[in-house]
Amino acid sequence: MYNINKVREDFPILQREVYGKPLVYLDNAATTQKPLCVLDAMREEYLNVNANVHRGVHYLSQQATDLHEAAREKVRQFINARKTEEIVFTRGTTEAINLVASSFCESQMQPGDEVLVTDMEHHSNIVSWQLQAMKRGIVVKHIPITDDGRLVCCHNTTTDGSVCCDGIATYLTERTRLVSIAHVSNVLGTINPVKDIIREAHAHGIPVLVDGAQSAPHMKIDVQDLDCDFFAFSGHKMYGPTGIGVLYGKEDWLEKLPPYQGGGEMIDKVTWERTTFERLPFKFEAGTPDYVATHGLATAIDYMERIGLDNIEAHEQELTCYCMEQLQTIDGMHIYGPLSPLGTVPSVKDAVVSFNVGNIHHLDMGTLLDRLGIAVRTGHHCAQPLMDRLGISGTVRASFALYNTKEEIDTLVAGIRRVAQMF
Ligand code: 7TS
Repeated sequence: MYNINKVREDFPILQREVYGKPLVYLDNAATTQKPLCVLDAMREEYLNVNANVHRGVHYLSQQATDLHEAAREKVRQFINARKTEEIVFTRGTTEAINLVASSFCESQMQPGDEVLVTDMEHHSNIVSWQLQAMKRGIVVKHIPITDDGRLVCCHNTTTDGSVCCDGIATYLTERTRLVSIAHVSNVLGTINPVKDIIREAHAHGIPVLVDGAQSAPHMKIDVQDLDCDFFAFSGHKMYGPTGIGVLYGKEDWLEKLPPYQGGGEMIDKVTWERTTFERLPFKFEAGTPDYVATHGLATAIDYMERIGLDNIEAHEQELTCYCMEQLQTIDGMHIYGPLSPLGTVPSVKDAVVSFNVGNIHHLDMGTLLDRLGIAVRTGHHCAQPLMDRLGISGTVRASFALYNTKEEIDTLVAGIRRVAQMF
């Protein structure tokens, strides 16, 4: 395990006070804070290297290009992709999913063909497909969830605690062309057994996109082991800068898909008669990339790897279990998502705890906790269909990162008790 006090020194913002109270930052599923090494690396690049990439013969441009392409290699290693050609830089998870939705539907789907998502998706994995439904007449279907926030087809827990997936076939039809599914729910923290789902979808010849926005920050990702066809994640949720994310795609699939946007960087040759496109991954990277952000992301990955992905996961699992235990001692507490078995291996819940207390509105709870220095998220968390399914308008959500402590959870729990007494 790592020295949490030392780690917290890497994030000066954690020393801030708000309303005269020490900041307790528990909104990490929205975005994480950035360590000094990431800020320093980006400042250093703007100070001493800055030049556009892939274009210039001059020294700075080559140096910037080297940093940018080294970042791609770092990402490749981080998720264990076969090749850097399979790593496409995007603005974030949202753009990565929109890219696949647009290019996959254009080239692989006919009106009436289906994409299968779930009831626990973030809007980015719903609306991207709905836009294609409007444009191209595809159909968006969704796998329901149980009352405790697991996919209905995957909620059987075996005696060794593992989750077996026995039912996704029920939702596949002869028109299903793609399954697109969150690895970890940003509201419920549910860890979906994506490896089993991918195996089963593949048995029916159907590719799978995994939305890894909430998993990549918390667990070791191995896209070859998962065997997913696409994997999307955002840099800013894993200690990197905003505005940068990644789409991993198997080379065969990326070769098959048409470009998403047109412009510089993505072409081979342009004439009025016929334009040809660059090789992978540049075909999908039109325009000047955020090359300083890619370097920042690579530095964030280095930082996480120095601490150790296993250590991060163990620490956050401990925080999640502790938070669940402590919250359940509060009268009127309702926690959404898997409640039990807590602490099973493999775990079914990760780093996100959503709740409501009695009839207290989530916005009131969040606003009053804020006055105590505690930053949580309230509302629908960009998952309105999930809120409808749960029959609520929103939740209070606490979400953890590698720098959070049990003491902060104690502060949260004391804060909730104090707020609850006011009602
Ligand atoms: N998918 C999931 C599961 C997410 O949690 C989010 C962001 C996204 C996609 C979109 O990521 P972006 O980086 O492109 O915006 N989730 C949240 C959240 O829970 N609170 O704020 C953003």
